[in-house]
Amino acid sequence: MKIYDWPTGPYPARVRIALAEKNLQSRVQFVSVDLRKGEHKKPEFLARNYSGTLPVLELDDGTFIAECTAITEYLDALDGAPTLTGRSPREKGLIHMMSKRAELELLDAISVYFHHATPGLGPDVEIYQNAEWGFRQRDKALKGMHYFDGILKRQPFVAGEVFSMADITVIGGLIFAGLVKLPVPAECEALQAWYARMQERPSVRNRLMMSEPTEASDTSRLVAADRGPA
Ligand code: GTS
Repeated sequence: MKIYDWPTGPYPARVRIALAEKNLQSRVQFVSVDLRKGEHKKPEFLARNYSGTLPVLELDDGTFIAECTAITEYLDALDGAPTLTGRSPREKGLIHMMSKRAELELLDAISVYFHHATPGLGPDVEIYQNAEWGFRQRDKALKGMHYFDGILKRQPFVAGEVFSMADITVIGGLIFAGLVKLPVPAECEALQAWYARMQERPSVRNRLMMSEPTEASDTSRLVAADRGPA
């Protein structure tokens, strides 16, 4: 399998974490796509993913699977023993709901803020920006942090009693929050404590070391991790 990604990206991080949780990292080859050069908007890449986003999984038979949720569901089902996307119908439903909510209320909102109210990926890639919309989404993300704080006051993980894809999606949101310097509010103590616990997981801690540089990659991005958009 191949994974097209951008080593420090918050969405690619979601799939890297899922790969490590499932111990599948040795089965994939990483191909780095340079977002700042707009490689993800070129026809060659759009043929792999119509939406022009990373990550994308390419199966050995040439099938492309985009969208972090879909990729995670695929990886989790590979060994017939799902650990990230739920076993029972109830677990599956709750995990999917909370992961979607983490996208809507946190991760995607921060992404819109980044692309619209900051220089984003630079003028060659950000051809339309609407700063007001971006700032609204930043405020939505801050509200989302309070929401997840409330959830984590009541339960150890985002979707209940076990670590799941929903935790990974919130982690992606907080990685992006770090990149755009949007700190978790001090009063969100449960969210902060949960995030500190999450960062102790090897899958989260070692996600940048997962890929060896490929022909198209640049090792300086690995070093710049979490300091700001690479
Ligand atoms: N819904 C998609 C998913 O879940 O996979 C969103 C993916 C996404 O936005 N990926 C970012 C991207 O391609 C990658 S990163 O910002 O996390 O590195 N952004 C580029 C762009 O132009 O939107």
